Amino acid sequence: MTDMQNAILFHQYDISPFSEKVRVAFGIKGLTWYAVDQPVIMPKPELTALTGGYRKIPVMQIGADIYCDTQIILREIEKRYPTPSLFVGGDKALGWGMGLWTDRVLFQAAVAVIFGTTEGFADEAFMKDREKLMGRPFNTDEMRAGAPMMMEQLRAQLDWLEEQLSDGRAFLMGSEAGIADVNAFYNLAFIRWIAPAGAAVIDAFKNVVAWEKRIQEIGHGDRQELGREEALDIARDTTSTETETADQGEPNGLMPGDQVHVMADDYGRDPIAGVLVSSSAQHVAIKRNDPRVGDVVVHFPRAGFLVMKAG
Ligand SMILES: N[C@@H](CCC(=O)N[C@@H](CS)C(=O)NCC(=O)O)C(=O)O
Repeated sequence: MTDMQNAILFHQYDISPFSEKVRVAFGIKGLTWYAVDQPVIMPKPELTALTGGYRKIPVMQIGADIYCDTQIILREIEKRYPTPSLFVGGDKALGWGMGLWTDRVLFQAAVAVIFGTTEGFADEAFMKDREKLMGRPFNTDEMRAGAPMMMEQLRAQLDWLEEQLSDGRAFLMGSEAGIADVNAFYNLAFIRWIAPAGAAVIDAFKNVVAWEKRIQEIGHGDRQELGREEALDIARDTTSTETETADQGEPNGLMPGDQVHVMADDYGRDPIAGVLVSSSAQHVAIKRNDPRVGDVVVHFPRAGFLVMKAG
Protein backbone atom coordinates (compact mmCIF):
# COMPACT_ATOMS: atom_id res chain seq x y z
CA MET A 1 0.00 0.00 0.00
CA THR A 2 2.80 2.46 0.81
CA ASP A 3 3.78 2.79 -2.84
CA MET A 4 0.19 3.80 -3.66
CA GLN A 5 -0.29 6.40 -0.94
CA ASN A 6 1.13 9.20 -3.09
CA ALA A 7 -0.12 7.85 -6.42
CA ILE A 8 -2.43 9.97 -8.55
CA LEU A 9 -5.78 8.18 -8.67
CA PHE A 10 -7.94 9.80 -11.30
CA HIS A 11 -11.68 9.14 -11.12
CA GLN A 12 -12.83 9.60 -14.69
CA TYR A 13 -14.42 8.09 -17.75
CA ASP A 14 -12.93 8.10 -21.20
CA ILE A 15 -15.51 10.24 -23.00
CA SER A 16 -15.49 12.88 -20.26
CA PRO A 17 -14.23 16.13 -21.80
CA PHE A 18 -13.19 17.65 -18.46
CA SER A 19 -11.16 14.50 -17.79
CA GLU A 20 -9.42 15.05 -21.13
CA LYS A 21 -8.30 18.48 -19.88
CA VAL A 22 -6.43 16.87 -17.01
CA ARG A 23 -5.18 13.87 -19.02
CA VAL A 24 -3.40 16.29 -21.36
CA ALA A 25 -1.91 18.09 -18.34
CA PHE A 26 -0.63 14.70 -17.11
CA GLY A 27 0.91 14.30 -20.57
CA ILE A 28 2.62 17.70 -20.45
CA LYS A 29 4.12 16.82 -17.07
CA GLY A 30 4.92 13.22 -18.05
CA LEU A 31 3.16 11.82 -14.98
CA THR A 32 2.17 8.28 -14.09
CA TRP A 33 -1.46 8.08 -12.99
CA TYR A 34 -4.15 5.51 -12.32
CA ALA A 35 -7.47 5.74 -14.14
CA VAL A 36 -10.32 4.75 -11.80
CA ASP A 37 -13.28 4.48 -14.15
CA GLN A 38 -16.61 5.79 -12.84
CA PRO A 39 -20.12 5.52 -14.32
CA VAL A 40 -21.33 8.21 -16.73
CA ILE A 41 -24.60 8.66 -14.80
CA MET A 42 -25.68 8.39 -11.16
CA PRO A 43 -25.52 6.44 -8.91
CA LYS A 44 -21.76 6.61 -8.28
CA PRO A 45 -21.51 5.19 -4.75
CA GLU A 46 -17.75 4.71 -4.80
CA LEU A 47 -17.23 8.32 -5.92
CA THR A 48 -19.60 9.95 -3.44
CA ALA A 49 -18.11 7.89 -0.57
CA LEU A 50 -14.96 9.94 -1.23
CA THR A 51 -16.49 13.31 -2.07
CA GLY A 52 -19.48 13.46 0.28
CA GLY A 53 -21.93 13.94 -2.60
CA TYR A 54 -19.99 15.80 -5.31
CA ARG A 55 -20.82 13.77 -8.42
CA LYS A 56 -19.02 15.48 -11.25
CA ILE A 57 -16.14 13.97 -13.16
CA PRO A 58 -13.19 14.13 -12.86
CA VAL A 59 -12.09 13.86 -9.24
CA MET A 60 -8.46 13.29 -8.25
CA GLN A 61 -7.50 11.30 -5.18
CA ILE A 62 -4.07 11.17 -3.57
CA GLY A 63 -4.32 8.97 -0.50
CA ALA A 64 -7.08 10.44 1.66
CA ASP A 65 -7.02 13.83 -0.12
CA ILE A 66 -9.80 14.24 -2.65
CA TYR A 67 -9.72 17.05 -5.25
CA CYS A 68 -13.04 18.05 -6.85
CA ASP A 69 -13.06 20.09 -10.09
CA THR A 70 -10.35 20.40 -12.75
CA GLN A 71 -9.26 23.81 -11.43
CA ILE A 72 -8.11 22.46 -8.06
CA ILE A 73 -6.77 19.28 -9.70
CA LEU A 74 -4.49 21.30 -11.98
CA ARG A 75 -3.43 23.52 -9.07
CA GLU A 76 -2.46 20.47 -7.01
CA ILE A 77 -0.50 18.73 -9.76
CA GLU A 78 1.29 22.02 -10.53
CA LYS A 79 2.21 22.24 -6.81
CA ARG A 80 3.35 18.62 -6.47
CA TYR A 81 5.02 18.37 -9.89
CA PRO A 82 6.14 21.91 -10.77
CA THR A 83 8.32 21.00 -13.76
CA PRO A 84 7.51 21.45 -16.56
CA SER A 85 5.12 24.16 -15.46
CA LEU A 86 1.67 24.64 -16.91
CA PHE A 87 2.45 28.37 -16.84
CA VAL A 88 4.37 29.07 -20.02
CA GLY A 89 5.28 32.14 -22.03
CA GLY A 90 4.14 35.24 -20.18
CA ASP A 91 1.33 33.46 -18.36
CA LYS A 92 1.57 33.55 -14.57
CA ALA A 93 -2.06 33.19 -13.59
CA LEU A 94 -4.45 34.36 -16.29
CA GLY A 95 -4.72 30.75 -17.48
CA TRP A 96 -6.98 30.23 -14.45
CA GLY A 97 -9.28 33.02 -15.58
CA MET A 98 -9.26 31.69 -19.10
CA GLY A 99 -10.55 28.42 -17.64
CA LEU A 100 -13.78 30.16 -16.70
CA TRP A 101 -14.25 31.05 -20.39
CA THR A 102 -13.38 27.61 -21.75
CA ASP A 103 -15.22 25.64 -19.01
CA ARG A 104 -18.40 27.67 -19.20
CA VAL A 105 -18.98 29.71 -22.38
CA LEU A 106 -16.94 27.62 -24.81
CA PHE A 107 -18.05 24.35 -23.18
CA GLN A 108 -21.72 25.38 -23.40
CA ALA A 109 -21.27 26.16 -27.11
CA ALA A 110 -19.62 22.75 -27.62
CA VAL A 111 -22.42 20.95 -25.74
CA ALA A 112 -25.11 22.82 -27.68
CA VAL A 113 -23.48 21.95 -31.01
CA ILE A 114 -23.02 18.31 -29.99
CA PHE A 115 -26.56 17.69 -28.78
CA GLY A 116 -28.12 19.98 -31.37
CA THR A 117 -26.55 18.24 -34.36
CA THR A 118 -26.23 14.55 -33.43
CA GLU A 119 -28.86 11.88 -32.91
CA GLY A 120 -28.78 8.96 -30.54
CA PHE A 121 -25.85 9.96 -28.35
CA ALA A 122 -28.11 10.60 -25.37
CA ASP A 123 -30.45 7.80 -24.26
CA GLU A 124 -33.40 8.22 -21.91
CA ALA A 125 -31.43 7.41 -18.74
CA PHE A 126 -28.66 9.87 -19.71
CA MET A 127 -31.15 12.66 -20.41
CA LYS A 128 -32.97 12.13 -17.09
CA ASP A 129 -29.64 12.15 -15.26
CA ARG A 130 -28.46 15.36 -16.90
CA GLU A 131 -31.83 17.04 -16.24
CA LYS A 132 -31.24 16.43 -12.54
CA LEU A 133 -27.66 17.66 -12.80
CA MET A 134 -28.56 20.87 -14.63
CA GLY A 135 -31.89 21.52 -12.90
CA ARG A 136 -33.67 22.08 -16.24
CA PRO A 137 -35.27 19.95 -18.98
CA PHE A 138 -32.98 18.23 -21.49
CA ASN A 139 -34.92 19.51 -24.50
CA THR A 140 -33.51 18.04 -27.72
CA ASP A 141 -35.98 19.95 -29.95
CA GLU A 142 -34.81 23.22 -28.45
CA MET A 143 -31.18 22.16 -28.87
CA ARG A 144 -31.75 21.30 -32.53
CA ALA A 145 -33.45 24.64 -33.10
CA GLY A 146 -30.59 26.51 -31.41
CA ALA A 147 -27.77 24.61 -33.16
CA PRO A 148 -27.20 27.09 -36.04
CA MET A 149 -26.76 29.96 -33.59
CA MET A 150 -24.50 27.92 -31.38
CA MET A 151 -22.34 26.95 -34.39
CA GLU A 152 -21.80 30.69 -34.88
CA GLN A 153 -20.87 31.08 -31.21
CA LEU A 154 -18.45 28.20 -31.52
CA ARG A 155 -16.92 29.63 -34.70
CA ALA A 156 -16.39 33.04 -33.09
CA GLN A 157 -14.48 31.49 -30.20
CA LEU A 158 -12.43 29.15 -32.39
CA ASP A 159 -11.44 32.18 -34.42
CA TRP A 160 -9.76 33.62 -31.29
CA LEU A 161 -7.62 30.48 -31.11
CA GLU A 162 -6.85 30.69 -34.83
CA GLU A 163 -5.72 34.31 -34.48
CA GLN A 164 -3.64 33.53 -31.39
CA LEU A 165 -1.78 30.83 -33.37
CA SER A 166 -1.45 32.92 -36.54
CA ASP A 167 2.20 33.95 -35.99
CA GLY A 168 3.24 30.30 -36.38
CA ARG A 169 3.68 29.55 -32.65
CA ALA A 170 3.27 25.89 -31.71
CA PHE A 171 1.02 26.42 -28.68
CA LEU A 172 -1.32 29.16 -27.47
CA MET A 173 1.23 30.92 -25.25
CA GLY A 174 4.35 30.22 -27.34
CA SER A 175 6.64 27.27 -27.92
CA GLU A 176 5.51 25.17 -24.92
CA ALA A 177 2.11 23.70 -24.12
CA GLY A 178 0.48 24.93 -20.92
CA ILE A 179 -2.75 25.62 -19.13
CA ALA A 180 -4.21 27.70 -21.98
CA ASP A 181 -3.82 24.73 -24.30
CA VAL A 182 -5.38 22.16 -21.99
CA ASN A 183 -8.27 24.54 -21.22
CA ALA A 184 -9.15 25.03 -24.86
CA PHE A 185 -8.26 21.64 -26.32
CA TYR A 186 -10.68 19.36 -24.48
CA ASN A 187 -13.69 21.21 -25.90
CA LEU A 188 -12.53 20.52 -29.43
CA ALA A 189 -11.75 16.89 -28.58
CA PHE A 190 -15.29 16.50 -27.19
CA ILE A 191 -16.80 17.84 -30.41
CA ARG A 192 -14.61 15.59 -32.57
CA TRP A 193 -15.49 12.48 -30.54
CA ILE A 194 -19.20 12.93 -31.19
CA ALA A 195 -20.31 15.60 -33.66
CA PRO A 196 -19.17 15.62 -37.32
CA ALA A 197 -21.03 18.89 -37.97
CA GLY A 198 -19.08 20.55 -35.16
CA ALA A 199 -15.82 18.99 -36.38
CA ALA A 200 -16.46 20.62 -39.77
CA VAL A 201 -16.59 24.03 -38.04
CA ILE A 202 -13.20 23.33 -36.44
CA ASP A 203 -11.70 22.08 -39.72
CA ALA A 204 -12.10 25.53 -41.27
CA PHE A 205 -9.31 26.78 -38.95
CA LYS A 206 -6.00 25.50 -40.27
CA ASN A 207 -3.79 26.72 -37.42
CA VAL A 208 -6.19 25.21 -34.90
CA VAL A 209 -6.18 21.84 -36.67
CA ALA A 210 -2.35 21.74 -36.71
CA TRP A 211 -2.31 22.74 -33.02
CA GLU A 212 -4.80 19.96 -32.13
CA LYS A 213 -2.38 17.45 -33.71
CA ARG A 214 0.52 18.78 -31.64
CA ILE A 215 -1.53 18.43 -28.45
CA GLN A 216 -2.54 14.88 -29.37
CA GLU A 217 1.12 14.02 -29.83
CA ILE A 218 1.83 15.07 -26.23
CA GLY A 219 -0.30 12.14 -25.10
CA HIS A 220 -1.62 11.44 -21.61
CA GLY A 221 1.52 10.46 -19.70
CA ASP A 222 1.78 6.94 -18.27
CA ARG A 223 -1.76 5.66 -17.70
CA GLN A 224 -2.39 2.65 -15.45
CA GLU A 225 -5.74 1.23 -14.36
CA LEU A 226 -7.12 0.75 -10.86
CA GLY A 227 -10.45 -0.61 -9.56
CA ARG A 228 -12.89 1.55 -7.61
CA GLU A 229 -12.78 -0.66 -4.50
CA GLU A 230 -8.96 -0.52 -4.50
CA ALA A 231 -9.14 3.28 -4.59
CA LEU A 232 -11.49 3.26 -1.60
CA ASP A 233 -9.12 0.92 0.29
CA ILE A 234 -6.28 3.40 -0.32
CA ALA A 235 -8.39 6.26 1.09
CA ARG A 236 -9.28 4.12 4.13
CA ASP A 237 -5.66 3.10 4.79
CA THR A 238 -4.06 6.55 4.44
CA THR A 239 -4.30 9.91 6.23
CA SER A 240 -4.75 13.32 4.63
CA THR A 241 -1.59 15.41 4.43
CA GLU A 242 -3.49 18.73 4.59
CA THR A 243 -2.50 20.82 7.60
CA GLU A 244 -4.88 23.08 9.52
CA THR A 245 -4.23 26.69 8.50
CA ALA A 246 -6.10 29.88 9.35
CA ASP A 247 -6.89 32.04 6.30
CA GLN A 248 -5.98 35.59 7.36
CA GLY A 249 -7.81 37.33 4.52
CA GLU A 250 -10.98 35.24 4.68
CA PRO A 251 -13.68 37.86 3.95
CA ASN A 252 -16.34 36.09 6.00
CA GLY A 253 -14.17 35.16 8.98
CA LEU A 254 -14.30 31.40 8.38
CA MET A 255 -11.87 29.53 10.63
CA PRO A 256 -10.50 25.98 10.80
CA GLY A 257 -12.98 23.91 12.82
CA ASP A 258 -16.04 25.69 11.41
CA GLN A 259 -18.78 23.44 10.08
CA VAL A 260 -19.37 24.48 6.46
CA HIS A 261 -21.11 23.54 3.24
CA VAL A 262 -19.36 23.89 -0.12
CA MET A 263 -21.20 23.92 -3.44
CA ALA A 264 -20.54 24.68 -7.10
CA ASP A 265 -22.15 27.92 -8.29
CA ASP A 266 -23.16 26.59 -11.73
CA TYR A 267 -24.61 23.05 -11.99
CA GLY A 268 -24.36 19.94 -9.83
CA ARG A 269 -24.92 22.21 -6.84
CA ASP A 270 -25.18 19.46 -4.19
CA PRO A 271 -23.85 21.02 -0.96
CA ILE A 272 -20.96 19.05 0.58
CA ALA A 273 -20.76 19.19 4.37
CA GLY A 274 -17.55 19.10 6.38
CA VAL A 275 -15.30 20.81 8.91
CA LEU A 276 -12.99 23.49 7.53
CA VAL A 277 -9.32 22.45 7.61
CA SER A 278 -7.75 25.20 5.51
CA SER A 279 -8.69 27.85 2.99
CA SER A 280 -7.18 30.62 0.89
CA ALA A 281 -8.21 32.84 -2.00
CA GLN A 282 -7.87 29.78 -4.25
CA HIS A 283 -8.91 26.72 -2.22
CA VAL A 284 -11.08 25.34 0.52
CA ALA A 285 -10.37 21.99 2.19
CA ILE A 286 -12.91 20.28 4.44
CA LYS A 287 -12.71 17.14 6.51
CA ARG A 288 -15.51 14.59 6.47
CA ASN A 289 -16.04 11.06 7.61
CA ASP A 290 -17.51 8.19 5.67
CA PRO A 291 -18.19 4.66 6.94
CA ARG A 292 -16.31 3.08 3.99
CA VAL A 293 -13.20 5.30 3.92
CA GLY A 294 -13.00 6.95 7.37
CA ASP A 295 -11.69 10.54 7.51
CA VAL A 296 -10.92 12.20 4.19
CA VAL A 297 -10.17 15.82 3.26
CA VAL A 298 -12.07 17.13 0.24
CA HIS A 299 -10.56 20.07 -1.68
CA PHE A 300 -12.42 22.55 -3.90
CA PRO A 301 -11.39 25.66 -5.83
CA ARG A 302 -12.66 28.98 -4.54
CA ALA A 303 -13.52 30.63 -7.88
CA GLY A 304 -16.81 29.09 -8.99
CA PHE A 305 -17.65 27.57 -5.59
CA LEU A 306 -19.62 28.92 -2.64
CA VAL A 307 -18.64 28.27 0.99
CA MET A 308 -21.36 28.69 3.60
CA LYS A 309 -21.09 28.42 7.37
CA ALA A 310 -23.52 25.74 8.55
CA GLY A 311 -26.15 26.53 11.17
N1 LIG B 1 -16.31 22.50 -13.27
C1 LIG B 1 -16.13 21.07 -13.36
C2 LIG B 1 -16.99 20.52 -14.50
C3 LIG B 1 -16.97 19.01 -14.57
C4 LIG B 1 -18.09 18.44 -15.42
O1 LIG B 1 -19.08 19.09 -15.75
N2 LIG B 1 -17.93 17.18 -15.75
C5 LIG B 1 -18.93 16.45 -16.50
C6 LIG B 1 -18.29 15.30 -17.25
S1 LIG B 1 -17.02 15.82 -18.31
C7 LIG B 1 -19.87 15.80 -15.52
O2 LIG B 1 -19.54 15.65 -14.38
N3 LIG B 1 -21.04 15.40 -15.99
C8 LIG B 1 -21.94 14.69 -15.13
C9 LIG B 1 -21.45 13.33 -14.77
O3 LIG B 1 -20.49 12.81 -15.36
O4 LIG B 1 -22.04 12.74 -13.88
C10 LIG B 1 -14.66 20.76 -13.55
O5 LIG B 1 -13.91 21.63 -14.00
O6 LIG B 1 -14.23 19.67 -13.16
